[in-house]
Amino acid sequence: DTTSGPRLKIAMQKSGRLSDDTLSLLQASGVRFNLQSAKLIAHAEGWPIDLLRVRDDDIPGLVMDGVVDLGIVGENVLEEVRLERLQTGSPADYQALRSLDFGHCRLSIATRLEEHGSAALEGRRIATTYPYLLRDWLRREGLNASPVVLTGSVEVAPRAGLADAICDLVSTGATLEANGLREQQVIFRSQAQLIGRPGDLSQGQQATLDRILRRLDGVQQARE
Ligand code: PRT
Ligand code: ZN
Repeated sequence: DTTSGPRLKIAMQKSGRLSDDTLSLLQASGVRFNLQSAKLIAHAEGWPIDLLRVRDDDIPGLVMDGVVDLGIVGENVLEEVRLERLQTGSPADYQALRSLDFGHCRLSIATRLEEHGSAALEGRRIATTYPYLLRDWLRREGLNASPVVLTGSVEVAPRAGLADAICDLVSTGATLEANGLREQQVIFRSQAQLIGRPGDLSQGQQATLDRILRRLDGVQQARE
């Protein structure tokens, strides 16, 4: 019986680049919500599912702390939060359930410098919203460069004299071009992912998840 017992809590981005595709995918999987835009929580019609609509940055932590059962989030945010939590000693485990084939982008280093290759980054300042992913890559490459953390407008940092390079998300490349920057190096490739909290779900929750996954796989196959 999937109608009694704890409901399945799913966290998704409230409003942003992932919101429409997330809702479409859930809807195509048969899960419908009556969304009232101001509300944090929505209840699925006919399913024991609650949808929590939050900032995308909060989704990995909610899943890793077991506050919600499932989350749909970009792998860039997921990995950034995981690395941060590993370093600060917070729970950082999750279950990767499905790659969702939307929200594709790459985290890239871009520079105004004419030099090619990563040697040009040695000793430089790199503006980014993703300091943990950037530091991880720099360490693996054996490069010494200093991340400058900005939560927005990263692409103007070189022009503003705040940094020599940037490390930011790219999809079409139009933003880089508009700011006179050239993509030097992809450090991380990302798409939206469905993740689950660590530990076992209740029987009813697991049955609900299995139904969602079966339908989701059907939708993905039909799209191929
Ligand atoms: O409010 P909230 O915190 O929830 O949203 P947000 O503003 O942090 O995120 P949002 O909605 O902008 O992006 C959500 C997720 O979409 C990201 O974490 C990525 O996983 C994914 N995604 C896919 C992108 C892009 N493509 C993308 N192009 N996120 C951001 N961009 C930005 C990029 O930062 C740059 O400013 O778009 C610009 C570059 O795009 P192009 O096409 O000019 O290259
Ligand atoms: Zn965000």
